Amino acid sequence: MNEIPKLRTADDIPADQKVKFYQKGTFTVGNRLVDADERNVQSSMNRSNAITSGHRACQGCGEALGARYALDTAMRMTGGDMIAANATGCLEVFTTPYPETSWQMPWMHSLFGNAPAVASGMQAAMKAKGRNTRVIAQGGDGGTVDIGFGCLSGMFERNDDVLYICYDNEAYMNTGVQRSGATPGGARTATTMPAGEAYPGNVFGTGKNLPKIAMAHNIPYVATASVAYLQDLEAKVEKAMSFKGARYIHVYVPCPLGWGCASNSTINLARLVVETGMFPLFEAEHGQVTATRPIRSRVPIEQYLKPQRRFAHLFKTDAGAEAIKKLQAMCDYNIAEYDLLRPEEETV
Ligand SMILES: Cc1ncc(C[n+]2csc(CCOP(=O)(O)OP(=O)(O)O)c2C)c(N)n1
Ligand code: SF4
Repeated sequence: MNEIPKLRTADDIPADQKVKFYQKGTFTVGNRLVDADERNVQSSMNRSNAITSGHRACQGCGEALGARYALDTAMRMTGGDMIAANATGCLEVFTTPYPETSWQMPWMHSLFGNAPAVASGMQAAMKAKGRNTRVIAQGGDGGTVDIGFGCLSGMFERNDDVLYICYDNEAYMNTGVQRSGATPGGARTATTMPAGEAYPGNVFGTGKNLPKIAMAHNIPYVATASVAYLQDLEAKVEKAMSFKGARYIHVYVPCPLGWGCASNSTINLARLVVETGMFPLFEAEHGQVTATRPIRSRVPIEQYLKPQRRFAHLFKTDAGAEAIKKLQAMCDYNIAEYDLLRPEEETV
């Protein structure tokens, strides 16, 4: 019988060969190369697996990745004593083609617009039964910032003991890439088709900043996260699960199909959106920002826009060039507002 080769560990790496941060995210490659205290949940042989393989997400789907990391962390925090409500959308559709399911935890499909209300009801039921089962609700940006917005605000305002996670791919992907309240200015969607100089994609000045709206409810915990920084996402879910009351995490999840980008560009785009300042990563408790993630190496917005076909028209007209300037101004605004350029602080 062939001898099983020994796995490389951190001690086997030559001193001059630095392990890069993007190598730490997977069990298959990176985690065994870093020290035990730097590894994430996915590297544990004993990890839970909230969403198992065989689901039907597109290759490179950021939503599948984000949901798996978020819910695996929540499962670890609760010892599996949890239940999730899931709004209609890609995550619901690709994980549960009847009669199959990828979920390895109690999970319930709600309507498109009422996941927060269903989750509040679950939590009330658990309380009535004297159980400590924790409740999570999740949905896409359409389900969250548009149709589910009223239910979500009610859940916040009552301070129901629910963690709501929004997976933001910036449009209604499940039904064919229609615009949502979270679609960025200038983006092409099925309902914001660009038309030359007259109309360079989605209009500016609309859209909703739901993390800020959540903060305005003074709920115990609000955070933003991106699938480029999976350990950060895990840490934020862990922190959220340590609070009681209403909590909200807004996760940025690239969608190769809806954005017209390569399926292997998901992590790169999820990193660039942060490094441009377009999507600031922060945490807030009771309405006050408590932590932000500084930008490691600032990049101009064009670098983020170019790999995505939904922005290709912006590079062809004067109106498009104006739109790019506006997007850059939004990044500059965020960088100043959250004080994101702090070169003295090292990030990984
Ligand atoms: C009341 C109602 N209107 C419309 C739909 C059709 N519908 C199902 S999912 C969806 C879009 C979901 O978009 P989003 O919440 O952004 O999630 P994604 O698919 O992008 O993950 C729509 C419009 C529905 N199910 N119910
Ligand atoms: S359309 Fe987008 S969000 Fe939906 S499964 Fe495909 S990549 Fe994921």
